[in-house]
Amino acid sequence: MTAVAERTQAEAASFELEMTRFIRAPREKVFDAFVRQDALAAWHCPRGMHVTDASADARIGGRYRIAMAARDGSSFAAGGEYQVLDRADFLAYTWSWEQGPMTGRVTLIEVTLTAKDGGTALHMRHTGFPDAMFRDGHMAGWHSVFNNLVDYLDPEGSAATVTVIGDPRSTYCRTVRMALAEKGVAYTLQPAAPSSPEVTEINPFSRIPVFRDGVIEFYETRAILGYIDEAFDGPSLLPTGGLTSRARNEQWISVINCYFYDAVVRRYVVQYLFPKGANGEPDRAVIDAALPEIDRQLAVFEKAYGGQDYLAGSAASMCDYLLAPILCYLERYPEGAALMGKYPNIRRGQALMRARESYIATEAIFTAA
Ligand SMILES: N[C@@H](CCC(=O)N[C@@H](CS)C(=O)NCC(=O)O)C(=O)O
Repeated sequence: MTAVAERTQAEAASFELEMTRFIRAPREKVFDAFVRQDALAAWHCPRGMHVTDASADARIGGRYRIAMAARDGSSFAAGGEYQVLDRADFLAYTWSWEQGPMTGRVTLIEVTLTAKDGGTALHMRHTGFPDAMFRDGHMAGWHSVFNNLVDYLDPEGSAATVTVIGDPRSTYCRTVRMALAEKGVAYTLQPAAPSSPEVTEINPFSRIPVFRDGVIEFYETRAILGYIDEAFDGPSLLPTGGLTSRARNEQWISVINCYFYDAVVRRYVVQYLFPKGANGEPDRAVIDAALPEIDRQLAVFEKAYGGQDYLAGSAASMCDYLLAPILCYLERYPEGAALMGKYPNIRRGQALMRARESYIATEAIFTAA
């Protein structure tokens, strides 16, 4: 064998991944989650998928199998053989996919559990990948699967993995929080200002919110909403009316991001929240300059609603969750309230949003600032 061939073989053997995850549960419970079929059925798939069938014969040489399905109907299954079962310190089992490019390849998973800080440090080693691409793909998958494991075992459920980082007064943060509330997802709110180290560490553009699901991080509200929608059960955040409604939703999201937020929040509301005029008063000239543009844009939304209750389709969707917190601010200040008075369709839409549990649940902190 040439030196290059020898090196290539050695490297191939080294395509493995290791990760450590802290779980607030005793080691026995974590161990059992890997060997009981009811437990496997509850957690063992990435976010956005479901386990459709799980079996586990937890004896040395016994087999397990996990079948998973995505919302689009695609399905995958993996299985293998338990090789070491040392409750609650260590287990090892083989892992093979039944579909896809790694079909038939036997890889090995070793899980070491160590008591730590009243919970368990789970260390996983997964060896036998043919190349770095497969290893990295599995790494991302395992992060997502272990988010489900934490949801399953941690007393706080998904609030142990899902974190919204930002200022609760921010309209964009409220949109994300409304989306999580609509989906019924428990989360942790970590207060942080734009440009603070917690924010810039994740978002190089310094804006809030930023979002974390375990080690999976996102910024930009539309991306966060898309993740939440696909990762979690609960009502869809997208309109149900087919392609036209979905595209309409994207249109309004873009309009709000590019024009409406700027006109209402940046050019008007901040004058009241952070007055920069003489004697600490809002700057009249800035407000007066913003009002005609806000009015012009409100007229666009008024026409868009027409006789409909929501902006895209027959139920609330992402664009409504973006718009409602901005209108909430607009109607708090005198000129904004007067402008809203001109537009009955917008008021009707906003009244419906105001009545939603997700709006009410995110309001207390929002208005207390
Ligand atoms: N495009 C971003 C916009 C987020 C945004 O502008 N957030 C505001 C708070 S509501 C912010 O961080 N402002 C601070 C700044 O502009 O420096 C998104 O969709 O998430």
